[in-house]
Amino acid sequence: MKSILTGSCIAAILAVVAACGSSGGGSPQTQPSGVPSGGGNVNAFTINILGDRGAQSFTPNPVPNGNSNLQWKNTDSVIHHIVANDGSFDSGDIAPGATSKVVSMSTDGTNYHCTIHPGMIGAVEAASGAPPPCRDAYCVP
Ligand SMILES: [Cu+2]
Repeated sequence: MKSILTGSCIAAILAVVAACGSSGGGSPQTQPSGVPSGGGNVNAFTINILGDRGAQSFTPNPVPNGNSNLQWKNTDSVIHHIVANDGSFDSGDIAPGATSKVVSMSTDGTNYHCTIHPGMIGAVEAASGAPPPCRDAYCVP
């Protein structure tokens, strides 16, 4: 007797779950494409920020072969803020442990630095395989 009651309770619960699962007609669930739950974007090339170490501040440095969608992951313990030397992109502040938004650029490569620590300098190779010439104050020696 007792086992029969338990069985019908389970059946009732399953029926409710099934009804919930099959409910259509609600608002469609939109999922941000390419954005994993851990943050960051799987379609972007990720550059790790190591700290204020000159040309060794980022890895890899330079970014190879004209990658045009970039994001920086801050593995350091202080905020960094990445901008292209020519001002063509700006990561915004990147908190320790955080990954920046994705910035898009051409495949011609670029040179970049940290606005908070101007000694942190990096480059992105053009598709041809070399970084563009760097002729301003923020250049990898
Ligand atoms: Cu910095």
